[in-house]
Parts: sequence; structure tokens; C-alpha cells
Amino acid sequence: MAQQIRTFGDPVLKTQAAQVTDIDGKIARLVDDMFDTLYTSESGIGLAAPQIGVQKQIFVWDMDDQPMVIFNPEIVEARGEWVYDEGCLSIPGLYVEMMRPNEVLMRGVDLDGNTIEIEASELAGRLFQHEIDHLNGVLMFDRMQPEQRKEALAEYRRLRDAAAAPPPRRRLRLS
Ligand code: QAP
Ligand code: CO
Repeated sequence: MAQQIRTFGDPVLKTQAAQVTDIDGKIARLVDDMFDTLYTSESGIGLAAPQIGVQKQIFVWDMDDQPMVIFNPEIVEARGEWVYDEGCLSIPGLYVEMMRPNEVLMRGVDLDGNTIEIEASELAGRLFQHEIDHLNGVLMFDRMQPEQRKEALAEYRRLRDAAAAPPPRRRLRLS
């Protein structure tokens, strides 16, 4: 079942997620919920367990109609630099140019419990770094310089408040 996506300000997004020790039926159902939530979202390509309130080291992604999941992921090598307009389902509407390493090597565990390594650059490399940040309680704001953070926070608050505002009142008069 699709779960509610936790947004910036929710304390769960700032916590360190715990390692997954056994991949049982309960974990499989959680992964299903994460995919349901990802596919129910508008244009999401990656989702980490803390974003649905679960403090476990899991993230799912789907960049080209290929559902993927990884447990206990870590970046073991990173090189280069790449600037990208990064977004996050937990910070809806905000996209911020961020510099991060371009090419990464990610190591983790798949659904069968096997250790896997995935090499990626550009969009996929960015996704892996972004989602692993979630598992460590790190959000985009935490990676910004003070100036950029101030500006981005102000912009996000504007977006959020505008989205939460009640619709304008309209009255229909008898003619
Ligand atoms: C993480 O991000 C990511 O603001 C996944 O209104 C970041 O799926 C992957 C989204 C950078 C690659 C590069 C964001 C959807 C989705 C929003 C997402 C929004 C609707 C973000
Ligand atoms: Co995110």
C-alpha cells in the first residue's frame, strides 16, 4: 500500500537508518509499499525507507521502467564533479543546483541477500548519493553552503505555504 511521504521538518528524516539483517517477508512487504509509494508519487524516481517513516537502510529506484532495490548501500568510490538541479520527494517543488561527485561505485545487498556493486555516473550516480544521504539522515539542505541554504529554505517555505493556502473565495451572485 502507498504510504504518506514524510516531508522536510519530520524528525524521522534526520535519523540514521539501521542495517537490514534478514530479508524476510516483512521486508518484502515494506519494499512493496515503497514501490507503491514511488509509483503513486508524481514523477518520483527514487525513494528511501525513512521517507515513509521507516528507519531501515533500504532504497528503491526506477529510472527506466526497471524497479530496483538495494539494502545497506554505501558509496565505496567516488570521483569527478557534476552539477545537477537536484530534487527530493520530501522537499516537494524545490530543485537546487548541487555539486557532487559524478561517478560512484555503490556496494550493497540485493533481494537474494547477495552483495552487489553498481557503477554509475550522472543521473544514476546522483540518485545513489542522494538516497544514501537519506539513510544517514542527510537532506539536500545539509549539503548547501549557508548562503544557498538560506535562500533554498526561504524558497521552500514560500512553495509550501502557497500549496497549503486555502483556495480563493468565490461568490456566485443571483443574476
Ligand atoms: C532523488 O528524487 C534524485 O520536488 C530522487 O515536486 C535526486 O525522485 C535522483 C520529485 C537527484 C536523481 C537526481 C521531486 C517529484 C521527485 C519534487 C526524486 C516534486 C515531485 C524527486
Ligand atoms: Co530525497
